[in-house]
Amino acid sequence: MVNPLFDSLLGIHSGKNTPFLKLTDQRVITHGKFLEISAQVANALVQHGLVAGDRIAVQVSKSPEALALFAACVQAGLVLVPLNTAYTLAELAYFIENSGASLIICDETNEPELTNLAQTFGARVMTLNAEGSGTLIEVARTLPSSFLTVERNPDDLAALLYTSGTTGRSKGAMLTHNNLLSNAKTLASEWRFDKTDVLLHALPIFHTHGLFVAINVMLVCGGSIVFLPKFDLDEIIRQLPNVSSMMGVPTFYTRLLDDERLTRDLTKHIRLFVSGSAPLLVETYFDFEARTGHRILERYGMTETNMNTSNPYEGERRAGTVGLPLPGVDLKIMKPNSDKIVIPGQIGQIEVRGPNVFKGYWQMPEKTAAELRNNGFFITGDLGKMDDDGYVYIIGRNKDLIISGGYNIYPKEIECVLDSQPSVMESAVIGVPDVNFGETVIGLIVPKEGETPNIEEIKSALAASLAKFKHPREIHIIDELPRNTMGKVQKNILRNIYKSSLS
Ligand code: MCA
Ligand code: AMP
Repeated sequence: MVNPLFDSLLGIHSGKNTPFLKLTDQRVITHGKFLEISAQVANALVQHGLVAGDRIAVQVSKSPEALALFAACVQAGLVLVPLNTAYTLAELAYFIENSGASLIICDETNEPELTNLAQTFGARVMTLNAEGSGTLIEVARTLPSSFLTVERNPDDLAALLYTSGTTGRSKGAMLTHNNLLSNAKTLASEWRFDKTDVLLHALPIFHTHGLFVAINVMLVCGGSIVFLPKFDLDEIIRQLPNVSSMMGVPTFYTRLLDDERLTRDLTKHIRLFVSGSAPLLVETYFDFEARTGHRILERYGMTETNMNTSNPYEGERRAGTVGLPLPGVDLKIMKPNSDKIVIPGQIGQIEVRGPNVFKGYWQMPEKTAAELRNNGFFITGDLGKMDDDGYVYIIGRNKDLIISGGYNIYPKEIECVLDSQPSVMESAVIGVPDVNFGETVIGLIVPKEGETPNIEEIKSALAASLAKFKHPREIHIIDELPRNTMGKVQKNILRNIYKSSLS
């Protein structure tokens, strides 16, 4: 095979008339047609001067053409750098500079400011709009609908996905062709996907869950996708009778449960509901089962590792667990900051190894060395335990991270902005329980002596630098931060004080 990821994901469906994408406006794009559009896009990218290994930074709305862009990158050996549509210009500047992207693809409304930015870094800009128009597609349409697939080795890069860190600087996780392919094949097989399946897709396609889990599984199995632009409760309720499966973050399930239209009858054609990206509460699992008769299958993964564990398709799905290590994945529970395994049943730090685990952080050898051991095990930063049957429980995190509606938010990044405000001496950002998003962000600031921080000014500074989903829901002014004898801020005390502040 010249390009295993392309051949296994896309090439095998060439010319097939089976539907791939079913859109809400009744349009249907077959697997064969999708391949043709991808080939045209690949031709446009190559005509633009891109060669294998080049990075393409992509901040666009969810559309069939945006998916075709991913497929085109795979076929042309280019490295996709997908970016959250909520990112601000300040955030984008870092990703573009750090990745060394030679092409930026964005919505035409952002073109002027991104063109300025691109010039600074010697990159160029093309546009792709939500409805599939834009300069990229205008060029692609004039080009042949076949493309000579570029040869790739399993270890070559397919994508760089940025994930924040406890230091506040994002790191580009290098995902190889084999990382993506091995995980897609494993998941399709473990979850029994085949070409008769229809997946309801309402996740964004700039993260692992919506792109590599959902889309790649459906490409590998040759099934169809009801492709929604975003999560829309009414549309999901309308579409549930037309599909065989859905993948979502826990917020999808809590929002569905809040709607009385969710019934056993509405979901009677579904064979599988999958949840991941954030903890699914045991209560949500049982409420969903009581209402629909379905046991949600929970799985656990990371940007750096794709999926690591899954509850079984057949066999017992245990509430409150993320299931068993997937075939090919080694998982160990280690004593934090050591190379010793904990006594069975005890809590420790989760480490994983397998074909799913990334190659390292882009141009950050020290960070790679700190998290990826020489023996191939990746230190996840998640705390967990394993029961006698091998089921994994995620108990907490050894990293300062908030997960809001499935999006990861690193407090350090927000604290850096708060600390840089002239009136602020220091700050702490914490996550507190939230019925809608699971967790939400609270900011606590200690003023400099004699200063009275202007909260509105601080909010404006946050808005200028950070995506909306990272903004603290509330900012409180406090006298001092609680610290332990080592001087470390005791966020658990703050979380306890503010846990009910939003209810
Ligand atoms: C939207 N907003 C949010 C979030 N989403 N704020 C905090 N957290 C969020 N997740 C903001 C909007 O900017 C808006 O602000 C306000 O909340 C209300 O928006 P709403 O309409 O309620 O939100 P929505 O558009 O319905 O989105 C909620 C959502 C969405 C459906 C839960 O966030 C989503 O699709 N999340 C999935 C994320 C995901 O794919 N994660 C996977 C990462 P305003 O009204 O003030 O303008 S991959 C991963 O984690 C690993 C690998 C894994 O294991 O999968
Ligand atoms: P990301 O960096 O976006 O890939 O998010 C990965 C993190 O999400 C993991 O390290 C976990 O902390 C969390 N996560 C993913 N799936 C689950 C799950 N099913 N239960 C609990 N946490 C999860």
